Amino acid sequence: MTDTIAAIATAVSNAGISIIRVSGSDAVQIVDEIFVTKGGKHILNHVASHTIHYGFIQEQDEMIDEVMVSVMKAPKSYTAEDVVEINCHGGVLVTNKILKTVLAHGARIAEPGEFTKRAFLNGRIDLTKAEAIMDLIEAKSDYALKASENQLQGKIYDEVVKLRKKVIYEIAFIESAIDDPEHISLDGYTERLMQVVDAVLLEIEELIKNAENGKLIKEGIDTVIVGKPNAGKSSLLNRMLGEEKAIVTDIAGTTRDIIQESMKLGGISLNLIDTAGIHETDDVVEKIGVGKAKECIEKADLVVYVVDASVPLDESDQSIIEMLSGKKVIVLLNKSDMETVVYEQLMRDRIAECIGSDMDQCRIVSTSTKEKTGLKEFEEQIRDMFFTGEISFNDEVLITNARQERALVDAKEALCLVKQSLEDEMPEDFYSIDLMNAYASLGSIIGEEVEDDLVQEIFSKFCMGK
Ligand SMILES: Nc1nc2c(ncn2[C@@H]2O[C@H](COP(=O)(O)OP(=O)(O)OP(=O)(O)O)[C@@H](O)[C@H]2O)c(=O)[nH]1
Ligand SMILES: [Mg+2]
Repeated sequence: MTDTIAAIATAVSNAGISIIRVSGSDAVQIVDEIFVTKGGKHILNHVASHTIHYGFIQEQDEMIDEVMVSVMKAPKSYTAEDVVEINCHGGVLVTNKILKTVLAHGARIAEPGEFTKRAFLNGRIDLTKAEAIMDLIEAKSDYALKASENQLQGKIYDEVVKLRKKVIYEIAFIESAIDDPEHISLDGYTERLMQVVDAVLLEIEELIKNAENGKLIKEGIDTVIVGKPNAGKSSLLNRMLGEEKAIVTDIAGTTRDIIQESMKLGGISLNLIDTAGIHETDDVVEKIGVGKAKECIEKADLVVYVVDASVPLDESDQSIIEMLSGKKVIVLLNKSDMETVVYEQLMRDRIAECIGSDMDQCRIVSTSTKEKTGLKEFEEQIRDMFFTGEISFNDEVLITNARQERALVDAKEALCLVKQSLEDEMPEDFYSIDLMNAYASLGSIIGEEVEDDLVQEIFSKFCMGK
């Protein structure tokens, strides 16, 4: 990995400025060959690190562009190698031409993510940070962005390191006791180990649970629209999407199968699902649709319950409300442009009658999908729910990455085996094998090796002065 790589670091478009990044042991030399000052001098080989220089990129006396070049010498650079960044005038043509010139002088075009990979391989960042940077580049929404930022600040790293410390301490203790039974006794140790394993398991489970939230943010929130026939569910879907995706008629039972569409709502990705109106029916096709709607509610992250406020609540509403118990719900009192008979307090009372205090805090908004009123407030409520309220990711450690989640699950399984061995009163070396596996799995999250740590721990904690 000694070759020098180069790539355009900014978006390739006709922007004001573009940056070509060059990294590797020949970075300074390569750019020095093509960069001259106003006075025509080649200076880069002699400049101090972390300085920026004005001049020109030229190739065989042809001036390509007027540029600013910054030099960041190893190890204090993004990749921990020598890095030179050429700030040139944006413009696809010029930027490409400079990149080609850099390549002609001995650099190789970087693979996607290779700068970050080098930063990791050179030990400047751990694997979670490297992945966070990748996620940051790919972040699909503000919220996913927030999660990546947290990861970048090393929260996952800190959390994992903390857990690993607890595990390696126990391994080292067991190993030392087996080696030196005269001085270190394992009497009564299993109880203590059980406590430690339980505590670590609890935290790992928390991380795994949050991983599911992480996924939610990345992949979109499953939002299902339910209600009685004719309430305006499909009209709502169409309004939210800004196009006529679902058929709307005044015939109750228009939507018979579920309709699924994704959309962005101020940075949140929603997977919107429109369902068949829920009511008691003998129609076979409608029945299947109603069954599917019920299933959707169970799986949904958010339920939007559309009520036709121009007609009284009835038994169908009662059965819908019963299905909503324990879910995150926004109630829309729709058709507010007409004479309405269902108002907020009535709705709350009815909900309380049906399911007690379960949905006391639920949000209720008056809307008219016909006149497009109340829709802004409705969207605000969704944003609010996910930004501040129900799912919070400001202080939590989020695992947004499937590889990390897998490693956590592996660590959890290994620790469960330790518990099993403890319960079965197996000999001590059984515990340490599984503890080691848990330690290794946790280590794979942050890209760390195992062997040296144990030696280190044993020497530092248990073998002092021997
Ligand atoms: N006045 C008024 N009519 C509305 C409103 N929203 C929907 N409608 C009308 O109500 C009827 C039913 O609307 P849909 O959107 O098809 O209702 P739905 O809930 O999807 O109905 P199903 O698919 O049959 O369950 C249509 O005639 C709509 O034009 C509204 O806010 N005000
Ligand atoms: Mg419909």
